[in-house]
Amino acid sequence: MSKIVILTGAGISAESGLGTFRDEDGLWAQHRIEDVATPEGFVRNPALVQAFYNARRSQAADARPNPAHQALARLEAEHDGDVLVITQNVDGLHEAAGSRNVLHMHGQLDRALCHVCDHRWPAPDEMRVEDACPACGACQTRPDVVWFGEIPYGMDQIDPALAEADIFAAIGTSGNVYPAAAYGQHARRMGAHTVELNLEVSTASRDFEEHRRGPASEVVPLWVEEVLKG
Ligand code: BV8
Repeated sequence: MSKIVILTGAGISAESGLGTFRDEDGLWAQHRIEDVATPEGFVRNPALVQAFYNARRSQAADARPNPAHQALARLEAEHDGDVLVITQNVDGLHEAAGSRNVLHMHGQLDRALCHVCDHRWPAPDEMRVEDACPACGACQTRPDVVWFGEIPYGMDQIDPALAEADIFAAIGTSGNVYPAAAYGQHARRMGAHTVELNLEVSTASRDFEEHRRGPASEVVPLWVEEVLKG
């Protein structure tokens, strides 16, 4: 029973209307990473960071899963082995499509975190600087997402999953951010068959044996169909 591990990035949600980071009109073209995706930026200007994530939370709430998310949910339901989706995305579109075994290594927009006591709770639609932590009362609440310089979630699950994977697929990720950017190379070294499904060549393309070029909503369902046909 083959184990399949899938890493997804912003590209899988692009056709659901959510911005990617590094496409020419992407999020990093509109905001400086240092200002909105680092703990230092949050301490310097929490209102700017909350506004950045409130806007994305609102867009994510209006977004719907596309055929790529739906195909991965079908793969999990119909494949006779384990299927794990490790996502760098903070939207909830994998779960909305029906995937259950999802690991949000960079956190989730719909969860809040207290920067003082580490308490976590479901995020309100709009997070404000004056909001108090429901546990300790401190007014340093933030979105429960992993910023640059912070340790991604689930590392203790990810490494064994990569080591045991028979197939490792990366979908819609540019291969710019570590440690996720090294997963293809690592999985291949551990013996997995590696496939990259992406709109264009990525920084990590050379790590993959197989490439499927095209929009995720087209190439992912075709790939899932082939995997299920075995
Ligand atoms: C850590 C927050 C230590 C939530 C994000 C120097 C060298 C190497 C590493 C470092 C270094 N200096 C610093 C580092 C570490 C740093 C890092 O990698 N920096 C980079 C910039 C060099 N990493 C960290 O700090 C990480 N933490 O290293 O801790 C540690 C690690 C392990 C164990 C112990 C200690 C934390 C990184 C997390 C940062 N948070 N997000 C949010 O705001 O969303 S990063 C953010 O960008 C995403 O979460 C995602 O991970 C990342 C990459 O984005 P992608 O998803 O790939 O999206 P992108 O736009 O880049 O690409 C989209 C792709 O889709 C493109 O290829 C495009 O062609 C394709 N596409 C577009 N449309 C479609 C499509 N494909 C298919 N169909 C379409 N329709």
